[in-house]
Amino acid sequence: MDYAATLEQALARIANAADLDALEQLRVELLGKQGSISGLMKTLGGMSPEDRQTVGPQIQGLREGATSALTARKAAMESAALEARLATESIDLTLPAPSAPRGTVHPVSQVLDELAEIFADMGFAVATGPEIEDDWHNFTALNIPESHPARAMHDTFYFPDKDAEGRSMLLRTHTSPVQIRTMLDVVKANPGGAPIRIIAPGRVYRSDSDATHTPMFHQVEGLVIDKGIHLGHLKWTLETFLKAFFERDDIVLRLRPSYFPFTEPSVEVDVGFAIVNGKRVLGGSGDAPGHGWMELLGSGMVNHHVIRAGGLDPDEWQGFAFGIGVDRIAMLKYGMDDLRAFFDGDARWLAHYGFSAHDAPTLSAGVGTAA
Ligand code: 2NL
Repeated sequence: MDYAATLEQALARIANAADLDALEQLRVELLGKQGSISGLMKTLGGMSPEDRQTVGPQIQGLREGATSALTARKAAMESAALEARLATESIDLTLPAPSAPRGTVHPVSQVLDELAEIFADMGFAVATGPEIEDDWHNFTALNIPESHPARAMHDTFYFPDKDAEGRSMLLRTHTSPVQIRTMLDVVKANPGGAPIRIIAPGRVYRSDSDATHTPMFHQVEGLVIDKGIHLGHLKWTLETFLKAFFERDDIVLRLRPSYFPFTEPSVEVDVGFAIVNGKRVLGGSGDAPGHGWMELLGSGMVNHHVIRAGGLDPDEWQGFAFGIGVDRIAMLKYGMDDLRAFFDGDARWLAHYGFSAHDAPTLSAGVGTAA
């Protein structure tokens, strides 16, 4: 058989292939599993060693020649096609750019920003601290004794190991340890001590999960330490904050006696609401006809044991503190009704409830629509 002539033939057909499809068809015909050159390769098996030695290199040369011709022709066709496209295609730079997908600000982030801004106007700094805490900062310093139910395993996520000082490690159940750390830091930097005005926003963890509780949620606590601080300062601060946050001048507070280990006296704060079109809208006295009171937050005068744990003398320094659920006030202000959706990471929920990074939130965004 004349392998040189066969190669000549193949090369001619490759050179004449009209397009990429024809070239591919040719490749299959010559070099595919059932291809003619592949067939020739198979005949080597039946030959004597002497024949194989002379014929083998010729078939191999045929195969390599066809392969490299195919590859070269394919590259030439492709670059010709690209050249042709570049020659005819143009981009209209006057058209508007296609819009890139844009994320939104999560309502919790939005509310945290609002809180920082409102309290900054009242002279509060934002303090942060670790989410992994030890039981001294999370409980003991806050006048929560060993036996307190808040320490029970079903509420708190504990780590299996203790820290270097032998303290139990846990996920903080409130942001109060941040205030303890801040007090200790202030006293360390300035043995004279306070004053302190901070809010401590952030994630907190409790082993609790149902329609209204998630194992992780957000809290903001506030702490003021100074001389001559009393309940009047607490009430004014909360009233000023709530009016600014809910963007209503007619917010009315009701303070009820309560109990927290870290405050004495402790007060639960309710806000008055009206029922408008079947929905609760904050504002007005809860005692008015058709109105009611809604429990919103807990607060009180800082317990003297806590002042002392913070390194300060309670005979010299007094303070008030409060704690609020950030997710809850976000729901109240912007009208979401399922807490779990906050942390599902569903982009459709975020597209609906999220904020543009450039938006100034307004009342019309749905204040006070949630129950
Ligand atoms: C609630 C109640 C509260 C505090 C938190 C606090 C922190 C320090 C000292 C004293 Cl360092 N108190 N925090 C006080 C009263 C209530 O939270 O129901 N939060 C959702």
